[in-house]
Amino acid sequence: MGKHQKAGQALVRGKTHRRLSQAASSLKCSASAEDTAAVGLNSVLTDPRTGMAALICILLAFLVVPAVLSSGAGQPKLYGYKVIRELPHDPTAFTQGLEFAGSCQGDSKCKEKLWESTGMYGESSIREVELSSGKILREKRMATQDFGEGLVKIGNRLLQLTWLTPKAYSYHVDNFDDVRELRTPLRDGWGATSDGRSVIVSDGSSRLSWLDPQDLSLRRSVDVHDGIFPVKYLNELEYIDGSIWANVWMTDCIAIIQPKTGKVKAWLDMAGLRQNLQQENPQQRPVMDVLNGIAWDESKRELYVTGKYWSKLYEIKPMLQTASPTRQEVKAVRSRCILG
Ligand SMILES: [Ca+2]
Repeated sequence: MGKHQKAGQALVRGKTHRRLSQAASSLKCSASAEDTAAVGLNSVLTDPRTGMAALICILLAFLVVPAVLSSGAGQPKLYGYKVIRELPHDPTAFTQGLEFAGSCQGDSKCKEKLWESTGMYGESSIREVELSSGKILREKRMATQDFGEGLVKIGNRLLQLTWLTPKAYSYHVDNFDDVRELRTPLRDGWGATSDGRSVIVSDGSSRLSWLDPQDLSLRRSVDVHDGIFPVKYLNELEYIDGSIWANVWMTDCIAIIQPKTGKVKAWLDMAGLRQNLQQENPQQRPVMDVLNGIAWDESKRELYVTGKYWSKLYEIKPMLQTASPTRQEVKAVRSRCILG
């Protein structure tokens, strides 16, 4: 095939793609064509549009997807990281939730609070931790039958999920007293964060759910995907600048997710952090578990991560590797970050 024939065909494909995309846009299909196809029929049919419009959206989505994929458009950005600070962390903490709240007035007066939820039966707790030293300032142990999971601050309360159950606990943020037992609509609790309006939770699948902070009733949910691939095992969460950041269990990856569609906008590859810490502490190597725990200091724009039974907590800065990865780069990151 000659160069001009190839160029001509590409032009025709481009025009066809644009026309299909414009048709989808005119029908007000809520997600992009690629997202619509990826989230599948169920998600689309639960949308409050009429059935006919939804079906047309699906049809358009499946016509557009091959063109999108072949053009390489819509691929996730790839980030690496730079370690800014290394801070102490309790190596007996099986970190399941990490939450920061802080406010600064002027240059010197900052009120900083870091809370942590730890897991394992008989070891689970909620704690307030001094960021600079890792010292436990306050702790409430959970009952032996409870396995602590995600943690989020809502107003003057801290909400903590539990593993394999719909049970959640709410504590007063100042003293961990006035403990209230609540129920989520989930069968399993993993990560928790908030966009300021809803509690956003993960349950170990690819699904994120938005809950009413008052009664934890389900408002909406979305299935997280990268291209056509569902991203399972979403674990600890953090809401940062309009995106949801999620640890992916058993990997060194953090998915940066568009809340509306569930699309992975970017991957933050944290490879090396756990491995370096294991080399520094060979005696701790057998017990050190995976990366889990993201906390965001919005006022200072500082990002903290740690892991289960890690002796350090890190302030890191994401570093953009590429905004337009090659197919091979996308394939490689998906093989590291998406588990079947
Ligand atoms: Ca968090």
